[in-house]
Amino acid sequence: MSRVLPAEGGLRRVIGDGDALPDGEVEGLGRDQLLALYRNLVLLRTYDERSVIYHRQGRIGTYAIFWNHEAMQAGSVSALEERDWIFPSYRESAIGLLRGMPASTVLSWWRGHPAGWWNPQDYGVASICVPIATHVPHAVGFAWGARLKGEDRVAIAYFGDGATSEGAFHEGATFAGVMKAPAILFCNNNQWAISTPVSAQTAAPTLADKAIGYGMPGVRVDGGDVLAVYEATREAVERARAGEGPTLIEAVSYRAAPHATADDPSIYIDEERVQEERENECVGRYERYLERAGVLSAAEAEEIRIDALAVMREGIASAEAEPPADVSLVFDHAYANPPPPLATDLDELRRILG
Ligand SMILES: Cc1ncc(C[n+]2csc(CCOP(=O)(O)OP(=O)(O)O)c2C)c(N)n1
Ligand SMILES: [Mg+2]
Repeated sequence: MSRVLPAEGGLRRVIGDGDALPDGEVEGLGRDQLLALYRNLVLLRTYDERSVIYHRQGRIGTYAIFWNHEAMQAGSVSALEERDWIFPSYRESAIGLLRGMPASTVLSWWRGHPAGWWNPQDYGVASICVPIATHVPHAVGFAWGARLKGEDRVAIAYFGDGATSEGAFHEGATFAGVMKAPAILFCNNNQWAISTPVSAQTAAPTLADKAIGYGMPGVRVDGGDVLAVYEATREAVERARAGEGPTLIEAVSYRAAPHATADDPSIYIDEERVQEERENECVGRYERYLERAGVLSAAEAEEIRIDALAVMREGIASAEAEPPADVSLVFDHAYANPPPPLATDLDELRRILG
């Protein structure tokens, strides 16, 4: 069971520090599931670190780094069933990997290539949402619709601390609460919206406090503790399935990498705090927990890292093997009945591009 540490604003935790703070356990998680969680964390970490390199090499475009957000993503997805749907923001771009999506698909998305589009029904993963919070009503509407159809499905929407200031978040949360939609509103509170600190987003003591206004429980969890995230999400899933409605989960961390490859945080961030966070990053924290529990050996960990690297090597090779998209794609899905001048524009574009 996870403990609540009141000194830290009710942040739920399971993983101890190997010293004064003892390790907890999550009921029902056996060795195989603990290792599967680790595999997922390493896959996401490897995806993220390789992507920054691919960006520097000019092989993908601007990329939203999620280093140290892996525990929030892997922990929460592991608490879902395959039939539940995921609504990611750009920060969770690679979350589909945890549902069997090829790495090449996500890398193609970041290359701006149509091979990066997928059918959400294939994975139960909606399109990556870049406008802040607009997918919160989508997820809630999906969850409500599933309930009307008598389907036993939960939807989870991922968004940041900054998103909680958006109208779409408010509309989605209000609707979810009133309709008792089987939805989970998962806030990754990394304490920054690019250069805007969370203190500018709300005067409330915590983001989880907002839940009371929407008539749903608000849970605060240590976002670097994959087991605490898993357990909090599992409880939210159980509530949703039981018809008790939505939950707002606030997973707290501190952004330990730039917002994206186009950002220079050195002019606004607290470097000491970043250093602290990096030293206590979520993959290492879980790895040490598993070692203390005798579940993971150094050799197994190495094998898992090698497997993840192979996934990425194969992923970038197949993304780069895609033929360039035809320029007509720019026009293809804009109109059901394209106005005649568009054909002229396309001819002109082809002429310019040779
Ligand atoms: C509607 C909208 N407004 C502004 C932006 C520009 N923008 C991109 S990321 C971002 C910050 C979002 O911060 P947060 O919600 O905390 O998520 P994080 O990036 O920290 O995961 C902003 C304002 C946008 N994408 N969409
Ligand atoms: Mg943020």
